[in-house]
Amino acid sequence: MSLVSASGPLRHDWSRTEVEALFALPFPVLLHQAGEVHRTNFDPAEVQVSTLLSVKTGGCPEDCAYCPQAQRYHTGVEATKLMETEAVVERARAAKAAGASRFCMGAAWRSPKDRDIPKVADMIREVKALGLETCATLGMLSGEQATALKAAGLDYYNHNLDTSPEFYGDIIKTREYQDRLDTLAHVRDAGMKTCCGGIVGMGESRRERAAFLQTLANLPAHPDSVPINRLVQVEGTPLHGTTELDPFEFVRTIAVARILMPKSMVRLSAGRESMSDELQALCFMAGANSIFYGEKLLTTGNPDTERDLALFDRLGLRPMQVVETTNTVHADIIAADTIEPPHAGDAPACTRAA
Ligand code: SAM
Ligand code: DTB
Ligand code: SF4
Repeated sequence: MSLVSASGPLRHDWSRTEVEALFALPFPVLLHQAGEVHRTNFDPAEVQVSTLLSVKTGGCPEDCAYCPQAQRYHTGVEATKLMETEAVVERARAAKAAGASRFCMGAAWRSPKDRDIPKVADMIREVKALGLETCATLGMLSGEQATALKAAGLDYYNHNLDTSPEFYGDIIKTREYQDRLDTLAHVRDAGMKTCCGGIVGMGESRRERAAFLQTLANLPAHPDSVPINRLVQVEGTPLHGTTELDPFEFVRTIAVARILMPKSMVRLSAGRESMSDELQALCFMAGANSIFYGEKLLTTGNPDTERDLALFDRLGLRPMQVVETTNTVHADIIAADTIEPPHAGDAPACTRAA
């Protein structure tokens, strides 16, 4: 019997063997199956578009071996204070004008201090008032902090598992896997949507990549968004110089994520700047339906908007439209048949229907 059901109920009981068996399928078979799941649950021509802003950069006390913002590594990233709301709103307005529908604010914190919350809540309120979906990634949250952010209008909270439970200790020692699961529970309990994924290409084995996706899919609720980052190797971090992951293995990871979490947005995340257009196209065929859009991620580069718009144009893709509901797992995203495909050079870039 095939492991893949394009329209069956969401599963939370994937076994390691099953997930490894998906990874081991012949590449065209895996892509075909993932494509079927993608087409059953989404319009494959639509891509959700998020823009990131680092609202508090660098100086982080954690030891995440991939991260240019960890204070202990010498990466040339300058530490800054938390941005003023006005400056954040200006960037959010520009992101909206360029075609983003979600704005994600990132802070290089282990966890926010209680005194930071009112200021971040202010940013969230103002960004939300622009008609954007809001997302934040601020590190570990207590239940009370999650509730306060939700009350301010936060739609999504990004907190990644990053990798498998087994490989995790090779990458991060300053906090436990369980701490991450606890934060995700606080986010869900507060009624926010979860954005949770991780990084591949950190030297993990295929078995560990399978375990990472298995853990994500077996969470009490599938994350609404699943960012799959390809490691951006930054000089000064311990992972600089890691052997690059085979690009086809990256595509397989996207395809397996799509099959395990059929109704989630699978985001082709960090690492796109160094990917060819052809590799990105394969990722969209494998079921990726979300990107980070805009010239910068948090501290590293991303493709410029002209390149992305040209790619959308060449592939016949268009940005997803968003409507307000309280449901989770993509129920808020509807078909956007009124949206014109973006053309490189047009402004505003990815015009959303009103
Ligand atoms: N400090 C908060 C935290 O760790 O939860 C929020 C920001 S942190 C930069 C968000 C995520 O960015 C990390 O969990 C990791 O998955 C991703 N990330 C950081 N550096 C990266 C890199 N060099 N390559 C790919 N992804 C990276
Ligand atoms: C996620 O999974 N990827 C984004 C977002 N969530 C916050 C961050 C990528 C960061 C890449 C390295 C940098 O730009 O500092
Ligand atoms: Fe700090 Fe987040 Fe970077 Fe880890 S990933 S060092 S917690 S900013």
